[in-house]
Amino acid sequence: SACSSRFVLSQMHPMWQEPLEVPGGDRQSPIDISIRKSVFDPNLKPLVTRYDPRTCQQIWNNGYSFLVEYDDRTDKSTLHGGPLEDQFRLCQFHFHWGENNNWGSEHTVDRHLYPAELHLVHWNSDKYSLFEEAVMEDNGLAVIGVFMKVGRRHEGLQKLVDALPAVRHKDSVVEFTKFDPSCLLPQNTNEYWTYAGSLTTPPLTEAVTWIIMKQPIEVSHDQLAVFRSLLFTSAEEEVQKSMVNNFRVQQSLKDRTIRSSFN
Ligand code: SG4
Ligand code: ZN
Repeated sequence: SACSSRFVLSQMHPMWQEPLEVPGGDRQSPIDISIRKSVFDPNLKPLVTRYDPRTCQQIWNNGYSFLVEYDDRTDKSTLHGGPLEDQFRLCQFHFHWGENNNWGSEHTVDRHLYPAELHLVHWNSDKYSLFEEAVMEDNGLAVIGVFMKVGRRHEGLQKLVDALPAVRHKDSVVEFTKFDPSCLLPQNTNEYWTYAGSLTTPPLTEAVTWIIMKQPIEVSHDQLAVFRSLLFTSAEEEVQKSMVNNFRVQQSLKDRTIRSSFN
């Protein structure tokens, strides 16, 4: 069910990013968001998320990040509005983070690095019937990015953090239910940047409308420390590697405009 894209990751290694390039790719992600160069678009609408916690199924350590997966067989957890013309279905969310609090996010704002970034991955269920189809199309996916900064403990995130020790190793999966992902959105979802980009891991397809929240959420150092206690490696491997720095290097903006929903 949820995304059913496991095939993609079986070929993946934390260090894949160095040699892998997309020939002729002109809308790759992630990028730096320059506030000065972004363009206010008054036509951008408020985002509308309708998430049903009953579609939450499991947590999976896929050897690159951990994914909270949702049942995406029907339109129960959806996203529309914002820059989007179609309805998109939530299939999973995951995070990227650093080995310390000085870096970890994939996107940056005026070169400012956040310690972590949440990605809520949705696919276009108006135009496509499966994630696998949508991932190959230029209007196939919409990903909401939320920056995380260190501060107070995040109560909503804690339920997830408590479950992480059970998926410490690569390939481990545990049941995880009734989690409402809207608790991980910032208070103000009306202020965001949007641009046309790609997945940040293989297959790196240029399928993604990125929606990056301006307001970060606060999480505690201890909560991020639990992320860093996860492993890239499976239980069988002799040398265990901490799951940290699981972000892609930044890509050039090229001929793109970043639009903002706020002035
Ligand atoms: C993470 O590696 C997820 O584990 C992947 O999830 C995800 O791939 C990948 O990031 C890229 O997503 O929002 N950062 S991103 O562009 O969603 C996909 C799975 O492969 C295809 C299920
Ligand atoms: Zn991601």
